[in-house]
Amino acid sequence: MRRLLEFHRSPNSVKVRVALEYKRLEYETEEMYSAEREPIVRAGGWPLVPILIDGAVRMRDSAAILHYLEANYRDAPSLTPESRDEILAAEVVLANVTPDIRRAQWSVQPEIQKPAEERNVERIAAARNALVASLSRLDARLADREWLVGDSMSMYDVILGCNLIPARPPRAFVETSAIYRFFDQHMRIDSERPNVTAWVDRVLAHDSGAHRTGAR
Ligand SMILES: N[C@@H](CCC(=O)N[C@@H](CS)C(=O)NCC(=O)O)C(=O)O
Repeated sequence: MRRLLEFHRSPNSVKVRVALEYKRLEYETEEMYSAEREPIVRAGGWPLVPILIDGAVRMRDSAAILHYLEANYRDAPSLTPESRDEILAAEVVLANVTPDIRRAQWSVQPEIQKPAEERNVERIAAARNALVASLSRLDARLADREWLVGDSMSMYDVILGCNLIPARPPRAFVETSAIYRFFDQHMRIDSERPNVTAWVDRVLAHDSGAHRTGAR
């Protein structure tokens, strides 16, 4: 059986679960421990998850795993846009929006570890406001379409939608993780970007595991 080594609540692991489920490929998950790198390095040759073990093949890096699944399971539902123009358009959206998401996350990262009363609330609010502002073009793009390009979900929806999990964390993640409680409280986006949030939810609906809490 195909095996996904993961941190259940990591957005990169969610990307792979969404892709596997969309393609209706069976798999089992194995939760890894961040304090115990050795088994991760042994399986994937680097200290990060997700890692997909598919027969004799061991793949690491979520985007590479998505490409691997696309290339090797051609009869399964496709996550590749239909035309070169659509691929280019989706790549441009991904390249434009991803740095803004990273910037917002990095900016609040030092605040997450602090006791609530010591947090820099202005800094957190500024990061969230900047993220909301940077999502305005994406929101406009999604006003009259369900997916970034074409008529069905592509790997670009999966990657970008999952990168926005901190702004739209699934309930089960929030209930079991202090980090996601922080994101839920300070970074959650709802009505200000309704088309983006509905689209992230559409992507995450493909992760049956989002309702599970994860092992730790
Ligand atoms: N580019 C890699 C990044 C993988 C990555 O950063 N994984 C994180 C979890 S999302 C990780 O294993 N971090 C180590 C840790 O949190 O201890 C991918 O997309 O899979």
